[in-house]
Amino acid sequence: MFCYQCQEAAKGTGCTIKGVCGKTDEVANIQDLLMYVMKGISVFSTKAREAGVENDKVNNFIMTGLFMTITNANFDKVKFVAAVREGLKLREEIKNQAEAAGVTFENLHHSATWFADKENDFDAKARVIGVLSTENEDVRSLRELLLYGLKGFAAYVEHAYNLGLEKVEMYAFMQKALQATTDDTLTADQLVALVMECGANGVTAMATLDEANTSAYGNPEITEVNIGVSDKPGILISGHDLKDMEELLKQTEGTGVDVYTHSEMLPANYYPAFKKYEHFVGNYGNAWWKQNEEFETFNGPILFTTNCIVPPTAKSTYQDKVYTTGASGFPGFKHITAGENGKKDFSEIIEVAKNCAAPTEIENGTIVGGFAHNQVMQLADKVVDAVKTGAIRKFFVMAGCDGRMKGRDYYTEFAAALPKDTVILTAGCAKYRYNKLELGDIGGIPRVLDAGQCNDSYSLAVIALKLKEVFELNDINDLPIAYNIAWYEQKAVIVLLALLSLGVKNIHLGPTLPAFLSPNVAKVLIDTFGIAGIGSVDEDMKMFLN
Ligand code: FSO
Ligand code: SF4
Repeated sequence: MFCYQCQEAAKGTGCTIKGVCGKTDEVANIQDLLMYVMKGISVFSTKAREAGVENDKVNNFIMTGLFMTITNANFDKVKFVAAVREGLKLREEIKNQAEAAGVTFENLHHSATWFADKENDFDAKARVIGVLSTENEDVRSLRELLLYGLKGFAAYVEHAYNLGLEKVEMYAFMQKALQATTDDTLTADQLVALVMECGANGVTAMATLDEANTSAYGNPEITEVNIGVSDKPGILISGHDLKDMEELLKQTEGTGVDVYTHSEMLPANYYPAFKKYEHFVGNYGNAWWKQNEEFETFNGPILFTTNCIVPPTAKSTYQDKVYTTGASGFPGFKHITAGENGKKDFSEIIEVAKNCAAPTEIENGTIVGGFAHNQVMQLADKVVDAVKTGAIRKFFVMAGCDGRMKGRDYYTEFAAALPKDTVILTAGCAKYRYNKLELGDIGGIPRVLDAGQCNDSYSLAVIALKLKEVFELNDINDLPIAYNIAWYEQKAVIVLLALLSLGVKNIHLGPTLPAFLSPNVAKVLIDTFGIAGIGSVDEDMKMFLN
């Protein structure tokens, strides 16, 4: 195996024996093979599309396939083997459709012609088509940067799709980009242009998901979220999918089983449509990487709707009660798929919950969130006044991911050290590094404004664009906003590319810069966009405030 797609890549270069995330060599390889098969499909589907052929199965397969390979989303080899087989069938189907529409193919890339049916052959092939099979390190870096952005993009597209909102252009871009990574004639400049196009598509995906979420569940509003527990058994729901959240709340109503959010599902508490459920108690625990501990004390079953799964340890006792759905999976966890009517049946989880003890309290009190763009716009006058009078000196966008790396203490220390006339704008699970600190407020405006999930970084961009308009500035970079973003996996990559495509400059990225950026590609990002890493809290604070 060779994988360097996330921030935890071993030794800052890549995982080669086993993933730091827990991904085995076998799973890493079969994920590479699935990527390869999807490239092959895209070779045909992009041409087919030019001839007017749109294949929904292909679109759906590629969206979910990309999502399944995101860091710590799916560890189940069986699912990947099945996906490779299905992909090969679909490749044949779309090829035939394209040819029937008059398209002819010559000099096909090997991903479009390779075929095998036996698992052993899959393993053998996977070993020669991985990331390192692209020899030039800059081309490899750009291709992988594009593919990782694409994975995060696909995740957001899928959440919107689950709520009935889709745009064919977004599928077309996924396939065009996959196909492009098989094209040896593309120059570095052309690959950079595709990376930027990926960022622009990321903005569209996040905007589409925002529209899907808010039209289904209303606009997030200021909310005090309970972080304590009730005396009833509960189900803990993790991940990012709000459609699953809705279904679980509906199906648990009146059963005597309570519902709690975990990690990135916390922002579900901010939506009016979910608040009306009395058995929706609040949020339990912290960011994803603390789950081995916190799932033990939760006592009840857990439902993963997406990443981030941490493999249970030898001492864990909760694994029989963990369920996955959607693109997520783990060997030994039960997986729930939608029935023919499109509905997911969570009754088994509810029955399991009924026989569990209520969660053990690990914290109490409340945290405040719900500052997505609509809510912030309602406070716009107050915010603008605070900036004009100098009550707010600067905003710090500290969105992104949390993770287990020790160096991430930086973000807690940085937040705590920020002067009292600054406000943190956050989204994603990065917030858990400081959302329980007593940072106070500025004239009633809390000093940590949580917009929601990582995809709600879109809200932060909308807010920035609005402020630019109000202050009549020509450049978004003239606003008193600094960007100190934490990343972990590929959704953060699409968020970063989206911000770059909106023209945001001087983003600081930590706790380490991506291993997949070759020195030359890193230089392009540094020279063109002012991307930088992080230093010490003291030095960075001085630099940001000057
Ligand atoms: Fe965190 Fe995990 Fe949402 Fe990521 S839960 S790390 S950026 O998946 O997607 O923010
Ligand atoms: Fe390593 Fe991250 Fe890849 Fe997992 S996803 S194998 S931790 S680089």
